[in-house]
Amino acid sequence: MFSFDASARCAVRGDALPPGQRAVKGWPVSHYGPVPRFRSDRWNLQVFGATATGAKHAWTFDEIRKLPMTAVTADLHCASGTTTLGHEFFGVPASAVLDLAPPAPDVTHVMAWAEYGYSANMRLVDFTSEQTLLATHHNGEPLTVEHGFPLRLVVPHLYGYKGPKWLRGIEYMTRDRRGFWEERGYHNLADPWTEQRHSYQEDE
Ligand SMILES: Nc1nc2c(c(=O)[nH]1)N[C@H]1C(S)=C(S)[C@@H](COP(=O)(O)O)O[C@H]1N2
Ligand SMILES: [Mo]
Repeated sequence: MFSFDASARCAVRGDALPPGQRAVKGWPVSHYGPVPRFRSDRWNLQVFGATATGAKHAWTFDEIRKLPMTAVTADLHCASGTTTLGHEFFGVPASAVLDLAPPAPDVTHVMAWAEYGYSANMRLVDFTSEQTLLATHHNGEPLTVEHGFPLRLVVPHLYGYKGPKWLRGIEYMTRDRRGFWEERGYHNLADPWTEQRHSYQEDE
């Protein structure tokens, strides 16, 4: 048996399409449920669960905006088969969250939480990948509300459902637990290069 590092492979391939994907123009909007309204006085990003100190961390959007930011170029692959190429996202690297709010040593997974209870689980290594970003901007403009304003997780090396729009929380976990689509038949890992779309494939 051997395995690839999906993110490294993606970077090497440039704008190549993962198997079974077709490129579409523009940037279609797709999500489950309504688009939440942003209320700056009520909004925060919380980091909770198995933190190193046991304490919960919370930042307002003004505090988030003052954190060091970086740009990431990414393709977005929806598990239903469409890909949009060449997005430039700008925001806080997920690894910075780990520095600001360290996890306990036995943390192996994170759950990313969005408004209305949408969630996506991933391995800690996926969250700390160099490409994973808490994005505030897209192609030089603030994210539109349909695409996740004010904050959206982007995990370029996994299918789109691993990237919650309207991100509100990061939960550190000491064991894996399935998120919203992962509980509804989608693959727990979601590597587009090996077409990990459906949960029934996990038994293969
Ligand atoms: N909060 C939330 N985030 C979400 C979703 C959702 O239903 N709710 N859908 C995901 C899926 S399946 C995809 S493919 C992308 C789509 O992002 P886009 O609308 O910006 O193209 O958002 C992801 N993030
Ligand atoms: Mo999707």
